[in-house]
Amino acid sequence: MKNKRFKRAEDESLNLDEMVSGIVRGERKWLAKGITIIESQAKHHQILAKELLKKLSSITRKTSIRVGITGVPGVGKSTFIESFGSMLCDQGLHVAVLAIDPSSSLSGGSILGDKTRMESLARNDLAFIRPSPTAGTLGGVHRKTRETMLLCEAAGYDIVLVETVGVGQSEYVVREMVDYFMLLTLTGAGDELQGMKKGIMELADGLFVHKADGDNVGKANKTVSELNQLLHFLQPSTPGWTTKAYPLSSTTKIGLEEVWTTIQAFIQTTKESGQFIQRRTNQRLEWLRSSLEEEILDQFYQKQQVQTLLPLMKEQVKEGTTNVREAVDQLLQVIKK
Ligand SMILES: Nc1nc2c(ncn2[C@@H]2O[C@H](COP(=O)(O)OP(=O)(O)O)[C@@H](O)[C@H]2O)c(=O)[nH]1
Ligand SMILES: [Mg+2]
Repeated sequence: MKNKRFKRAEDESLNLDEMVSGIVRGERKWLAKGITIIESQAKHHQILAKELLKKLSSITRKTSIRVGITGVPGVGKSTFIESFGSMLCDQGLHVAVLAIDPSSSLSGGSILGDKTRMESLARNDLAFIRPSPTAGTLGGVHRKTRETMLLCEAAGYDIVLVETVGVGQSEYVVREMVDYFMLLTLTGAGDELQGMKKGIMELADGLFVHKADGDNVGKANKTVSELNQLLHFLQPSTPGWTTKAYPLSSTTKIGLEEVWTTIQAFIQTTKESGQFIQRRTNQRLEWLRSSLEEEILDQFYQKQQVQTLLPLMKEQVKEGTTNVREAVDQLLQVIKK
């Protein structure tokens, strides 16, 4: 097939096949360019992104391990990723770090400051760090992160770490795209633990009481056993796997090695039970559903007739001269035609 040339003048020097082979060779420069195209809102980039993904999906690659990390701001997610990622790189593993930060759509990329928290990992040849996409809705960020993950896997990364801030819907979004989902939390009195959102605890495959160092060790261990008691009453996130709590410090590295052994045990257990494949299949189907919905809505709202009719209908519904059902019918006439 003939190479599809980039349309814009500044992109003239690039072509898709060059990019595909660059990514497959694991060159970070090409990986970064590919992700930029996936994140771009420009129409000609979106067309290119689809072709890029199509080409890459036909290339067989090993299965990476996808790990999601959540917790409130300040709990130490970025510091953990720096220590944990560096430890994995020391073992010769390739580590990709992605971020979903719902607040960054507003602030323009708060995770950027985190890159300084991951200074040594950022310099490591075996690591790749990508700040969160800043433009678009959470749904759009979701799609971009998923596609970015595929690119990282094509580039040969063994482990993809996805960091998300524990606000809004982002935990659910990340749970939907990873194999192992971990919640970082801090020490606290029993009361505070009860207040911890049960829903979030039920999403996690592991709870890690972070900053278990210095004067905090005793309190952290107490919190760990309180959490373990609480977990008895909750539904595990992954059938056949018992979610447990562990103490962890990213500064003293206590418990860091255990995070990795736990994740490996999780992967082995779920692969043996078939849960691993089943979850990934379900995730792909869910992705199909959400992508389809997103695309349909997009196409609908982009229609010229919808754009002229919608404000009119809004006005009439506001004034009560048209009821909602009538307005919906009239708008849907546009696509029925
Ligand atoms: N004592 C201690 N402090 C930590 C640890 N991990 C992170 N911190 C500190 O917690 C603060 C927030 O860390 P950061 O990684 O930015 O948190 P994030 O917002 O969850 O990404 C920083 O001041 C870190 O130095 C840890 O294991 N022990
Ligand atoms: Mg952070």
